Amino acid sequence: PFLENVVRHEKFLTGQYDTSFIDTTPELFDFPVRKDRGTKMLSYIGNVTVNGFPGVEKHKKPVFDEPIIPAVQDLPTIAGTKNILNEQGAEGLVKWIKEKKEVLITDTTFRDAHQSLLATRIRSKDILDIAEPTSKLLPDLFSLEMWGGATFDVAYRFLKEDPWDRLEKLRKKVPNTLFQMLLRASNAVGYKNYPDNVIREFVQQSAETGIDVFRIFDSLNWVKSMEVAIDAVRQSGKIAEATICYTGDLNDPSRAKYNIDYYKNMAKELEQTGAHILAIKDMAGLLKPEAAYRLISELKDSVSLPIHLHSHDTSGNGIFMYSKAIEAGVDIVDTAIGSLAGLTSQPSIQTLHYALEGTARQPKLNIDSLEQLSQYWEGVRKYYRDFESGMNAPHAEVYKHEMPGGQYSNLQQQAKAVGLGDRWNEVKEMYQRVNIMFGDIVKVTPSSKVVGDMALFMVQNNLSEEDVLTKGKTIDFPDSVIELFEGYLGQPVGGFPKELQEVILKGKKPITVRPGELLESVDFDALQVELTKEVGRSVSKKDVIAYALYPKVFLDYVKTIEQFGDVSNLDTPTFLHGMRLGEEIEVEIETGKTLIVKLVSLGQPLADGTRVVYFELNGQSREVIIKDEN
Ligand code: 3PY
Ligand code: ZN
Repeated sequence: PFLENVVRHEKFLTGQYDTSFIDTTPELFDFPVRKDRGTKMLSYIGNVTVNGFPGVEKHKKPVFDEPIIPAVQDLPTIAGTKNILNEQGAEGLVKWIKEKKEVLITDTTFRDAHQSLLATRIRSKDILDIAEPTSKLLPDLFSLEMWGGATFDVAYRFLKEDPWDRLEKLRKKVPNTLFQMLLRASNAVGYKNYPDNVIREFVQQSAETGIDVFRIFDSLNWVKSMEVAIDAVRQSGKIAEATICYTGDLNDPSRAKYNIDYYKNMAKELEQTGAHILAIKDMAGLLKPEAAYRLISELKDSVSLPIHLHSHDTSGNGIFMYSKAIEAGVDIVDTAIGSLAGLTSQPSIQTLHYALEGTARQPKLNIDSLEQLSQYWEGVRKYYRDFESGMNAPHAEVYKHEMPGGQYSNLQQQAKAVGLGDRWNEVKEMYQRVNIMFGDIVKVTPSSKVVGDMALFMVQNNLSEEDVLTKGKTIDFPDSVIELFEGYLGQPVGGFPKELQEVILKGKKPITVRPGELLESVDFDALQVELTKEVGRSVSKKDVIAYALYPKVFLDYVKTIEQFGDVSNLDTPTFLHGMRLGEEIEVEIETGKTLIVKLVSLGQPLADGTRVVYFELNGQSREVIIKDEN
């Protein structure tokens, strides 16, 4: 610190110093107090060892085999889709996609696969460790979906890491493949509409940091709500993949609201709005094989955009459905690496590889490479077993309740939390009924959450649909339900059911314009000043954007980092379980700098509710005091 103070001093910088400079400038000796990194890290480990990790059952830390990272240091990095975008721009890339005979593949392992199977809990470290092998072993991928959706807030909230940092580091390790993110249009990576300039800033910063393909959807399929995001992506020079969320059943005349014409019209609207690629987002896995054939065939005739199909394998029909879509000419499909595929995740890429054997459209990916990557993920998945949903067989009932892949386990947890664990079947049935009460709406984050909130609320309070309509004026509905019916998530297809809307709003006037037109722009300069003051250090543009999206979550994250330092380098078993007595671990806190940590003993709980935890850090004794929260 002394030297830093000297070289930053004005006299030093301007060269006006002599030998008395140090003696006559006492402020050079004002050192900032810094808690050392080692102590912070020991506090984290001590704390998890004593108090556990939220959502992880408190048991002795299991022993895991190290996941095997394929050795690729001698392999070259082969130019891929990222190089095409860089060299030929968005239009060049679109042309390239259309000329491909084989079906192209997006790998969702880094994002939707674990969002849907493991509550979004996979940490950056486990993704970064396999990033270079993925880049080198799968150079023919269309894209890696690796950011957005729930990964943004979960990183700050639960993983104690910075999602921007994940993006930046991954970009360095994967120079050849397009990076894709899921953007909830005006809801960004949150659960509510944000002012337009927040959406623009977020897109710009994401593009600069490394995102190439933005899959933009609106949770009510309201195109008007997608325009700002589509425009922002186009301005950034990146790929705008505008999305239709698929719901209902295309071939079921009793669900005529979402019929083939509905999808064709929306596709044309998105094409006119500036989409480079059209995505069909089958977030719950409701698209059946014949419907997929029809949908893709007719969309191909209606628009000239490449079509990218996303689905979830909840019903077990995923590969059958994809093969029909591929027969109909779909350009790109989303799959996950086998060991993180299936059920509420995407269909498995290895399975698709074999399903398409002998056809001209089989993807150009090396099956042995896929198996190596799958082996790695099989090992990593074990770390996160506490976050598994418990679904272990195909659920064809998804065609009835229509719950998105990522929501199923979440809502189940919410139900348990309010004491409805044993009434889960009723909750699922109510979810289906609430959808019809709400007018048969598109259900995907955040509209799906509102349907879930209402279903829980009705089961908990033993309310029927009729009760809601007849006694609703005296019922306090959940906030999210009121906001939906006020129009703050936008307008659903066909509008809101009027009678229910009046009951829920109790005289409040709903809006019918785009919420973004009413929300005041965020003054980012003022916000930067506010945040700097709040956290007592300089902050980056990325921090300010995160703060604009999630003020409380971001500040809590900053506090945690102040207390524990950067914990992203800890191995996942230690991050989630702490340490066993006598165990020794190595932590590489920066390249070439490794700390060796040994847990020596745990003191007894003291009268003031604390415990002393005894470690060795690089062979030297260290103690930390931990508040015992048990
Ligand atoms: C998200 O918005 O995070 C989703 O994955 C919706 O399917
Ligand atoms: Zn999905």
